[in-house]
Amino acid sequence: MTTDLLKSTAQVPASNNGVFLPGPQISSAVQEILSSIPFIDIHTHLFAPAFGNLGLWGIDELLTYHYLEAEFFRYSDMAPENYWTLSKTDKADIIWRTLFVENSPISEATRGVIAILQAFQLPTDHSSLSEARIFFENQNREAHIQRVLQMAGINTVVMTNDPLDADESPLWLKGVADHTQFHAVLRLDRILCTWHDHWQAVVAQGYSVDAQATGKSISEVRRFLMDWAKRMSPVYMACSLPDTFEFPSDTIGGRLLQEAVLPACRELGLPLSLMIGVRKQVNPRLRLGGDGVGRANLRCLENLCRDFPSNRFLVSVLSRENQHELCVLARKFSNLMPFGCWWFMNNPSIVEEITRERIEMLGTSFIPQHSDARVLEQVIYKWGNTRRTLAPILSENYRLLFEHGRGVTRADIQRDVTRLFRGNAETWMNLRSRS
Ligand code: FIX
Ligand code: ZN
Repeated sequence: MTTDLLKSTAQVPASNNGVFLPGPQISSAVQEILSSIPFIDIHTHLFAPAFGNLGLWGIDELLTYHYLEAEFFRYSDMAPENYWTLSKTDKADIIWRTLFVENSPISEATRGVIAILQAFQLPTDHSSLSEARIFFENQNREAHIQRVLQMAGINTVVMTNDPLDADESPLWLKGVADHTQFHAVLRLDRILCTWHDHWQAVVAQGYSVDAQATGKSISEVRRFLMDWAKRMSPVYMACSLPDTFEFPSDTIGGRLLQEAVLPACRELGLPLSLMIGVRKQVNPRLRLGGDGVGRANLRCLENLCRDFPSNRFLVSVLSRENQHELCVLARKFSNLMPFGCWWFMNNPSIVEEITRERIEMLGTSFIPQHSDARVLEQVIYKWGNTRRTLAPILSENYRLLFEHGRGVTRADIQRDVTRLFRGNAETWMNLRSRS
């Protein structure tokens, strides 16, 4: 394959997988295919309509997103304690005025709100939010959810469901209707990370466990997990872990992980998602916005993948310094699937860096992104960013392949994009068997 082909559109040879694309057409083909395939969003904090007001949406929720609250406190000299006394509307108004009127909304999170207003043809530069508020108030939840998923180019959403959350668990215990597009996840932070604060909640649900997780606590936690798996039909179990996380460890969390959670995952054929590297509440005055990041020692992951080969681990790491190591570990262990650019990593410049490295080291055998959306409409800009960032990276890799002597067809690109944003997730979460 000569480089002339890159320039010319003359007679192009065909592969058994369609016609090789002339060089100049690769980028547009990549863009078209990225926008034509609906993605699977494997980690969000969104809820199916049946969960009612647990699902956040609309302008006031968008503006009081903890990312924006953290940025607000950098500009405002208002004490957080005063801010928390305000109503939701007043909080949204002061954040809008401070970050969007008195200053340029050029940060990733503020730009996101502008992109959402633009997507609904709402004013992006008015000092008042009244027009936006009226618009969102007039939306029907179900129809709005469908429209937003369409606009974001996703058709499957994976929730985050906490069996010990005081508002959420009663809904599940009463029974929640399934939704074809929203899948549950059994989130275990309270069990694995803060057992001392939550073991009584497990007792309250009818399981005989104790503060030290001794005696039959382990088998009771197994029973708890199996019961909740029956109730939720989760696509995976999940936990976020601190930067200090070690495995193996003789802590309560370490024992519950090894003797209850991993066996339950094996029995149910579920992957375990580990999100590693959060430093909870480094500044508690900012509440949800007060969490930080720390570089983790990923020896824990090496030990887990090696010692539990029949468990599968869906992993995202929060620290930039851990990204390369995660790629290398994934080359060593096929029961490890790196996914997403989590939280403080979810900025286009860093997503680009991480994704280039992953393609170079893992080809298409990883899951590039998740939205982590907490408010419904956020999926619009978060997936918009992802498509915008991924297009040139993929095109460049195909162009390099070309230069090295291998043409690329539309079908090749279609297969690769489908694998990255659907196939890997479907396989790892047995989604195909659920639809
Ligand atoms: O642990 C998590 O799932 C994190 O994504 C959240 O706790 C975090 O607050 C968040 O919203 C990140 O984007
Ligand atoms: Zn999350």
